[in-house]
Amino acid sequence: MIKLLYLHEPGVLQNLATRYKHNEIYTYAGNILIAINPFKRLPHLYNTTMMEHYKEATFGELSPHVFAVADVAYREMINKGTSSSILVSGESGSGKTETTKMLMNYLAYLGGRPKVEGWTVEQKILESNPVVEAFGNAKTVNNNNSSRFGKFVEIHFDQNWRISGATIQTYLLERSRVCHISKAERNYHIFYLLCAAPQEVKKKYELGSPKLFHYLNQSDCYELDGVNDADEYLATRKAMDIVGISEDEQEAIFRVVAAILHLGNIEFEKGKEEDSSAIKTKTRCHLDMTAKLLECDAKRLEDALIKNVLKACKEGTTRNLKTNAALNSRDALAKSIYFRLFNWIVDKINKSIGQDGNSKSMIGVLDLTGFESFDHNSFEQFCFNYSNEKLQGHFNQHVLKMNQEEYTKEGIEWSYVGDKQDVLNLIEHKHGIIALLNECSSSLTDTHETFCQKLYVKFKNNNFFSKPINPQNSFTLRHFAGKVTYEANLFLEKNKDYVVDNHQNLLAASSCRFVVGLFPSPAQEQNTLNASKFSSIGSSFMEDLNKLIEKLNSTTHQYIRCVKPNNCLKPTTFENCSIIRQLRSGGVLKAIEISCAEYPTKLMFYEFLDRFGVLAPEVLEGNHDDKAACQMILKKMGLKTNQLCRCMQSCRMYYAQV
Ligand code: AOV
Ligand code: MG
Repeated sequence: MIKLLYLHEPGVLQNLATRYKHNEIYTYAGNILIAINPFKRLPHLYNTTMMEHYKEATFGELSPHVFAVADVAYREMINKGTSSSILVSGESGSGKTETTKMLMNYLAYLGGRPKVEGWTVEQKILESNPVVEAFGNAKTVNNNNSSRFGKFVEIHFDQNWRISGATIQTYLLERSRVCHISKAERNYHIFYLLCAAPQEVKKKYELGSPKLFHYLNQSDCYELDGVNDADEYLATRKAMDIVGISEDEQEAIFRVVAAILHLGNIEFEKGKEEDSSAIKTKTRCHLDMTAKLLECDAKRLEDALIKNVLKACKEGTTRNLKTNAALNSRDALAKSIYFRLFNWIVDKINKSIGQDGNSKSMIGVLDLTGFESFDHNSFEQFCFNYSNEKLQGHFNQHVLKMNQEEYTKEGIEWSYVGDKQDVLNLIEHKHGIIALLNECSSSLTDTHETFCQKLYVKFKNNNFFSKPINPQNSFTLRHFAGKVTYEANLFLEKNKDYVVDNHQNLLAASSCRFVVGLFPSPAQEQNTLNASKFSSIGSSFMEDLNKLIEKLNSTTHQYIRCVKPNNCLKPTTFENCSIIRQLRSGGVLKAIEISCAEYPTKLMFYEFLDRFGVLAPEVLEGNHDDKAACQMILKKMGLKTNQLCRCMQSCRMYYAQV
């Protein structure tokens, strides 16, 4: 991109469109790699021959590629001993996760060891992807394999620059999906995979078609184009073997997954006592099955669903729940179990891959959930978009800083352009949205209505905040990637991180060691979490992100900007408006714009003479040094040096767009 003589939006777009037509999906814009989702497999781009090709090739010599970016990171590590991070960003469905996998493949190729008996650490690292994707990805309207959690994978290298281990840090899994899915979406892949497992497995767990389960049949989407769930089930089991999840553990995991499906089919009706509820007789079989699979007492499970333990009263005092509250209790239980299960799997993978203690440097790859704006947006979208905002802030600051450092190096006068932090400020300031949300979540009197009223009063003059006409109790934020309206009705509830006491006690008393391990009894948990204290998901997410940014700042970084060429997920369609919007909001055009405003074109003096010497042949014939000759040409053309050519320093000439 920077080789274009004149940089402007149409030029940039034209360049990308032409390249895309020829399957050249990668383009450099300076140090940033733009990757346009091809929406079709391009195996020739990623085979071993290609890897061999890019290994140790000078950056920029070969066609732009993700491998080249990873190669720079790897070589910098070898030459300078630095750790680096590769930050992959872009909106939902733009190709971040796929790009991340290519990067990991290439790093495993560079730092892999000769084949040994058993699985090598790099094989484990690569096979962790299908496992976490099976449990943490789902079909959304934007992407058939959308990551519903963020991840930062650190690949560690030893003094011989061989892979010595890895850690996967995950961020905020979307819990609500376990119980609620929208039209044309699916629940987490693993549920469908299990429903497509071999007959004997399904029989063991009394499973059948996904259409039979409430958590799956709220949407009429069951199958994915080009994906065979039965094959995927087997592939996931194989991957679980490789990452070191034992046969017994796998059995327990699938038992828990099946239990969640049965749990979701339990329905309630009005009970005999006033304001109480009872299990509908026809769904009692699911209650029994859930209890059997979780290895807990069926009566206790029933009580945990239809009754609530009153904390303030003496031990054992309970209150009946109305049918709606019982439904909520059932869903809360399903979400807690799934969330703990997901974390258990990630922990297990981390332990299994481990680190051999020889780590000298690491290369991190960041793949957050992309920016999302659905018809209805809730707390999850708020958090996901906030994390994108955070990464964007980092990008702006870094890219601006890089340009500015270069100007300083060249001795060019330049007034520092700071980064704009306003949306982030609005969200994370100590009196910002998250703080207000915490205040309302922990108060006994606040509701989503009062939360919204407080927001409206507090931020009415903030340029990034507005109150939409519809729907009620919602608010709109102007994000870097566009406006999003959030419906606040579940914000307070979703912000609270807790497991209902009743549920906790039930599962801690299970006779299955695996289930107990997911729900250690409060005494064991005391150190990490004070059960009675309100714990905010928003705040802990903010802390996690701040730690992440800190970590990124301690490494060198490279950026890959993924772009989604169209919303119909089709190859060959190149929607100009949408692409320009993504490049603009993603800061790519901003980076270009900054240089346009100042010094878009950088030529060596001799290059300038080559190109413009024809205007003053006599200057070329004279015996002048290059810099003086350039000045003479400008003078002859009646251009003041400071008008066209802002600066003529060292060996380069920077000039603004004419
Ligand atoms: P995302 O990670 O950016 O979305 P993915 O990486 O899951 O997006 O990409 C979405 C889909 O695009 C994939 O399932 C592939 O079908 C296709 N795709 C992307 N990159 C490539 C590539 N290089 N080659 C072939 N196909 C590709 V999200 O997780 O929803 O934010 O939250
Ligand atoms: Mg993804």
